[in-house]
Amino acid sequence: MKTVYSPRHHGHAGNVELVAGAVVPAFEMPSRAEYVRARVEAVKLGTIVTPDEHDIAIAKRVHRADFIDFLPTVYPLWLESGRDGTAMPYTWPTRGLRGDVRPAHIDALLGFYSFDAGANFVKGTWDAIKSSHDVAISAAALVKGGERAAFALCRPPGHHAGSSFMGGYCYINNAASAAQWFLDQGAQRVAILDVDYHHGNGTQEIFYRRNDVLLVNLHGDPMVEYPFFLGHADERGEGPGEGFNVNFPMPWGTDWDRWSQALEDGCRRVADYAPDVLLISLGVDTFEKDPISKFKLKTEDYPKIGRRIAKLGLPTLVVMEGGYAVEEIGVNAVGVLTGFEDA
Ligand code: OKP
Ligand code: ZN
Repeated sequence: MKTVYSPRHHGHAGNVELVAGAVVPAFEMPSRAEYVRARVEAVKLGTIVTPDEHDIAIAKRVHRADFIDFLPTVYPLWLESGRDGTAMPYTWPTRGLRGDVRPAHIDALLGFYSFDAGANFVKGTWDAIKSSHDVAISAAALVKGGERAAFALCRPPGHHAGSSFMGGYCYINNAASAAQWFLDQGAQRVAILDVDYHHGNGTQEIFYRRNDVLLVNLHGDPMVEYPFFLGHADERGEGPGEGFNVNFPMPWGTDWDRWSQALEDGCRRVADYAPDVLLISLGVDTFEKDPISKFKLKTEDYPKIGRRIAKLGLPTLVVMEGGYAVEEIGVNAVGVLTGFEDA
């Protein structure tokens, strides 16, 4: 299978985040994508290609236009306000405040367009966001063009980004935008299977009232795990989308035995839906040694994930999301892809 990769992700570097009350180097770092790319080369998965430029209007089919237009202005506004370093929000229009009035100051705008302090900006962040979206749409075009599967080596990731908010290292929802692109190109039904450790709250919010995208999410129970405020089993979709959202929250300590049962149930839901195309939001932060996660999957489990997904027999776009055990991220992520190809 071909991999789409852009070196422009490197601009999103030197970022920081808040962990347990302290500012620390962000876990979501450039070397993640480099370890994955190196592993793609080492196992000779297939050609690595550079993305084409795609109109950002594509992303506006799943995001509000004002939100997308805000993203390239963040760092210039940050500099204009006299700061440098990392642009980060610190206040949000939660219950009891006006979330309907777009403010003017950059500090307020950052909170207005985010749900946490985890999607921060340095100088090259916008260019990396744009390149990550280009990677996703270019890989989607390979699948549309007849490839059985393609790998979008996206960085930054996307599944926490919703129609008008960023958060959790995510800005544009690459998988959601690619799913919409397939629909706009004539697909009738698209399924997204999100196997990242964290619930894909952004993807869920985007498609919650729709029946042309089935979303299946396997993740840490939001009662105790980030993103906390979405991802429960009773969230099944709304209105026309009723029954088209499926959540499998699982407890800390979940191992392959338990996780693979949810994968099996999720794959059955996908098969029943009979989509024209399948997208995988691929996070490998389910790994036992992941520094920010609490599942217990082992390196040997990742090829099994790929084999099960391949058995669905669908045109498949794999979109990179999380995974923070940096030295093992390549072996684990590419393990899914080689398992897929061996099936
Ligand atoms: C992104 B993806 C405080 C902890 C918050 C955010 C995790 C985002 C994960 N810094 N952690 O789903 O892998
Ligand atoms: Zn994650």
